[in-house]
Amino acid sequence: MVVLSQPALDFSLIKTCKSTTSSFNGIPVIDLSSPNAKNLLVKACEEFGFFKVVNHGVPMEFMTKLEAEAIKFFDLPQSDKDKAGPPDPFGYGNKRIGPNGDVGWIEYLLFSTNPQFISHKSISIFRENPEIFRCAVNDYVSAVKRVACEVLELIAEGLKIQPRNAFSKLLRDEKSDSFFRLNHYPPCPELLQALSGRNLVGFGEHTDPQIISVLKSNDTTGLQIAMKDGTWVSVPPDTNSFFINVGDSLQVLTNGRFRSVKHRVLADSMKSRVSMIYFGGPPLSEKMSPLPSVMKEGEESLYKEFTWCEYKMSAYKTRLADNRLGLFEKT
Ligand code: GA4
Repeated sequence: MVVLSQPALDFSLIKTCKSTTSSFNGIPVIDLSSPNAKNLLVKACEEFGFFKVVNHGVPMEFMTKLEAEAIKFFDLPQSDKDKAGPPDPFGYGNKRIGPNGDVGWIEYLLFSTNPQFISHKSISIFRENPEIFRCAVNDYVSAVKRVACEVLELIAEGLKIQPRNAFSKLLRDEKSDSFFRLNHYPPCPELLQALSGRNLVGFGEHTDPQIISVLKSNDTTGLQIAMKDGTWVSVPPDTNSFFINVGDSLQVLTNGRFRSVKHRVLADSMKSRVSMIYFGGPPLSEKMSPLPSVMKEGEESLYKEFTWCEYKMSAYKTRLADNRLGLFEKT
């Protein structure tokens, strides 16, 4: 008889946290077709730095096609997936996040949305199904980028900022440094017993460095956001909507009026979670400082001057949970 042994689990690649299960029903839901959307968006960005958008106009087909392609990729034998890694930062990653020792119960594909940065690894990523997978990513990214720009334009209107495209032009710029990520959080039934009252961390707590992030997931729980008082609440999944995060850069552009939301993902023990996230960032050379029109008379910037390139380089020297913006606050 042949006994197939399970690959031994490397516990240095496992991170747990205290279980928190309270599902939160207070996430702002913004109907993009409503005339009041701009004011509700501003309120949500100030209070939570997080909200859900409905009536976004993206055909469901774009999401289902890409999700199916992502699942096909994550179903490949490990040795095939490894050919698209390790992430530098783009490519396939497994359990290791970023370059400084962060780990999570996750595997992922990270892409640049800028064709200038497409690395040779994308050839391995798309190898199995080159045209279908590549088109599914391109269609999806173009559609969510439109949603992100529409949201940013409504926000500019709500804040009475002129011109209306003050934020969105940073994402529309051909040099915009935006990322796209496909995440797979595998189930972990056999680990569950060993955890006794703790949860497996899929993606540890962090804020996103960019301007805005647009997330879509399958129907599996796991995403949590931190409230202003630091308590964690679970975001009920919704496959038809997008969840949007304020990133560190939007916090700076609004001189702290908007909050870059701390969030994390806990692995679901029984079901696999698939998520796709577009991170809208500015061009590398962009100076990140509060827009003059958000400043009240006499108000000073809370931050030192820096370019997006400087911020990103600094971010890649930090650990996930670090307060990255703290290094750029005026003392
Ligand atoms: C968090 C947001 C995005 O997923 C990401 C992440 C990036 C990475 O996975 O390569 C970082 C992380 C993120 C912030 C700090 C650094 C960089 C891992 C890490 C430890 C793609 C991004 O832009 O910043």
